[in-house]
Amino acid sequence: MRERTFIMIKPESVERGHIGEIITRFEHRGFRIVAMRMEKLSREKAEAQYEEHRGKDFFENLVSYICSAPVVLIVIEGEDAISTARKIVGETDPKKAEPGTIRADFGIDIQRNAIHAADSPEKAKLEIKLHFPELST
Ligand code: FUP
Repeated sequence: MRERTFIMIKPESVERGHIGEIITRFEHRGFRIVAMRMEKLSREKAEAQYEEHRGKDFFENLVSYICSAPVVLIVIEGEDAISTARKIVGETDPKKAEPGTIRADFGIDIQRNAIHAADSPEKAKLEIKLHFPELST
């Protein structure tokens, strides 16, 4: 099914100069970029992005990290975009991620894991609405 999903290139990937290579992985897989913006997220947006993790021991560190420097917010579109993007991205912990996935190749540790990708149709919709309200219907 043709669908849209939300991905976010995290601060360390932006700082280390990996934006182009990461975007290329999605383009080579056949996804089309629908919207893209670089932004230093406010605390409010970062907390909304990670709302499901509020209260967990890593929440504060995660939010501070995500707000520490600019990220790249991207909406991509294509066949089974949500599940396929998750496969391209790989497991949360780069050390456990399959070789060839973005997190295995560019991630540093479980927090600085290169990229975020929405993990369900509901989250994709919410995250697109949060960052690109003009795309929401
Ligand atoms: P994922 O869907 O793979 O991004 O993973 P989660 O939703 O479980 O976690 C969201 C983010 O929280 C991760 F990308 C990094 C951060 N995190 C930590 O910093 N420490 C942890 O122990 C787990 C997650």
